[in-house]
Amino acid sequence: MAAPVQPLAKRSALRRPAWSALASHYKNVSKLHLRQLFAEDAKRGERMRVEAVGFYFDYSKNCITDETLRLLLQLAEESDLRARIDAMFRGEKINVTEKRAVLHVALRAPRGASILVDGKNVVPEVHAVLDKMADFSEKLRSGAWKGHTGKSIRNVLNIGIGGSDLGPVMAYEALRHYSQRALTFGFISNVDGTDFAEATRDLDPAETLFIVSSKTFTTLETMTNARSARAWSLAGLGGDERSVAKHFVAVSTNAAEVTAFGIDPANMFEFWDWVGGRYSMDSAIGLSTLVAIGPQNFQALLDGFHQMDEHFRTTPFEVNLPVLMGLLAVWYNNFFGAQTVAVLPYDQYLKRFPAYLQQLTMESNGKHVTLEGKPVPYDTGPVYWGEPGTNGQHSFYQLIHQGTRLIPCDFIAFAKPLNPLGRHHDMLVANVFAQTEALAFGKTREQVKAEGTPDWLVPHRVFEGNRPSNTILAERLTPDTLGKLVALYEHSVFTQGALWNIDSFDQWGVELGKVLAQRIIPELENNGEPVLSHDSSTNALIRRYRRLRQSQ
Ligand code: G6Q
Repeated sequence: MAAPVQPLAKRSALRRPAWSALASHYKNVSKLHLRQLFAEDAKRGERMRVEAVGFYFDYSKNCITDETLRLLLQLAEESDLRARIDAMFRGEKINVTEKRAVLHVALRAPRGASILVDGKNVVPEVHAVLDKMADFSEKLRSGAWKGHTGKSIRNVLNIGIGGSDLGPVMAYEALRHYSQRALTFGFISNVDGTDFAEATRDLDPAETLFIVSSKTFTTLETMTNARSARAWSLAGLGGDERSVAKHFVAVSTNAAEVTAFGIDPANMFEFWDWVGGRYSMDSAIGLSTLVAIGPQNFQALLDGFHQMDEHFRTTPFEVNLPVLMGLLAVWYNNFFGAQTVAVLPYDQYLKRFPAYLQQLTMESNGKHVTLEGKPVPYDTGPVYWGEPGTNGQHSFYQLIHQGTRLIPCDFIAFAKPLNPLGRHHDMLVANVFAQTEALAFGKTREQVKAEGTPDWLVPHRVFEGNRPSNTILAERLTPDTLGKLVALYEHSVFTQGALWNIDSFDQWGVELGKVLAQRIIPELENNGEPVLSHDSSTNALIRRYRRLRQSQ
């Protein structure tokens, strides 16, 4: 397949020797086919794989040679990746635009470890909060925590958005197999009242507890939903303000706002400004996860994260899973001009994993300037997307197989099912292997003709192949495996950001829309005829909305 060629200016912009070497090397590789690469090296599939921390990572079906890897590894060295990793683990303020340390790795550091922020070891605080979360979860799970009327809690609703929602939702779905089924969990994020109405419609306020999860405790959507929850809860509990303490807890860094809301500070679970929202699912933001799966399973999740952290921190780059994944992502993004990456988990429990990854990857690496604030003269973060297999096979895989775009894919599979059912699991996993094989090797014109296909139909039935994929195979989806999987992508994102020399930990791009919405809300709610001073399109939309809203 002819890959789109990037303008030379874009390619040569990073003045690192490996970058220019990769640009010329690409010209050779783009003429190769995976059929040929496999034919020439009978052991390629066994050579180009890494087994580490319980993962079998097969990267042999990528459009690469040994020389590509050598150059990508050289690029990592030239980009000071090693020094950047060390700086993160040392607690340096590598989020330069917000002047913050980036220490999600401290959230899963074992008791007794030492990680310093401004000279202070933060690990004891992390474990103090984890202990408090475990105590709380035991009370809820055992039924000892009583609501205002003396009934035990049966429903736990997390209110949060972005990093305070996507991780909890994903983890709850991913680990549902391990969850306490006597409790019902729900997640309210959207400011659309439908989200709140549908999440609460069948619930009894006397048996419902809300976890208000917000780092800042000022986020419009979360605070609007939290106030509606407070009103709903009070209305169902006779209006007694004292009930709030029994039906609301908070996860936040902002004790003052939590108290002002009426939540007992004793029921606030803390985290810190060195935890970015999209990196916070293993902080107190994971309270709903911990309540669902219990403290032991949550600890296993943290241990999984930590194992991948240590692998990332200490393993040579050529056998370092997140580094290899990150380098391959840069290879396709910047040299093949691939614009997206598909993440295809073959496990129904991982149905929200692609959505979670969208924030992790795109909010982190969707940046247009370097750390120094100069425009990046090359493409940064690709679009991540995906759906669980095999469903995607019956929809968008057509484009991946026969469309005109190059879409590198990550296939994720597990050897042992959590719900063994007849032949289902072998069928599921057979599809993973079949898809990666079909993508890589395709089906030639000769093969299609030999099947007796009429000439006019042959072109339609040809699969060019040479479409790259990674396969990540693990034994079973457990809390520990999920921790490793999330950390794998976190550190792959870090690797990519380091190579692009961008700040992967800020998110200024979400600000402008928030500010403009604050200005428009009163214009929509105004009882008179507000003076509008937007552009003509926005003015007309506001006027039309106001008219439609009033019409019968
Ligand atoms: C993530 C972002 C963002 C954030 C939400 C919610 O990295 O910072 O998604 O998590 O805007 O913020 P609060 O937790 O402060 O409500």
